[in-house]
Amino acid sequence: MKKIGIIMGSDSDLPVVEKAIETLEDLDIPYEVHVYSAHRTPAIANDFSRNARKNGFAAIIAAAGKAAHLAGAIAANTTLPVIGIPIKSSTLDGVDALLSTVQMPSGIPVATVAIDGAKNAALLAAQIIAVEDEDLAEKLQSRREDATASVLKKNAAIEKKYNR
Ligand code: RP5
Repeated sequence: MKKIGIIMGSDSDLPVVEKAIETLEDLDIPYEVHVYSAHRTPAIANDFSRNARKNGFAAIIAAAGKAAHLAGAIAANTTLPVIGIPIKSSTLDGVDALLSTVQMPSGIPVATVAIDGAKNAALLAAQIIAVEDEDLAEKLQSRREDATASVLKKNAAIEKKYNR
């Protein structure tokens, strides 16, 4: 199976990014994690993204806060799918990062999840791999069914308590 690259702009993003790592672990998807910044280590971030396809990656998750140009900078150097996680690390509560990540100019797409939406970033990366991996597609379907069962259980408890 191809790997998922997880890049964060700073180690201060790790508490959020860990949810993506845990999700990939749960699904047995191989990954690499790096701290590469578009502005502090631009050459290294460029090098990683330029070589990501030949190095066996299927998609790249890029997490960054503030004026978060990391996902876009990575996407500029690869035709692999890039998933951006805007991180809430600023006085603007992550809205700055959301807009910097989601508002990519036409031609260089970044699939942007919610502010701090690391779990969805990992699930979207998994769904990209699952296009050609039936076993993984079944695992993802099974997680959806578990989520449905869990909501129905909570609903039953609430209905029992309030509906007479
Ligand atoms: C961004 O600036 C990082 O992604 C992080 O969210 C934010 C703050 O970085 P630190 O000052 O904590 O290293 O580049």
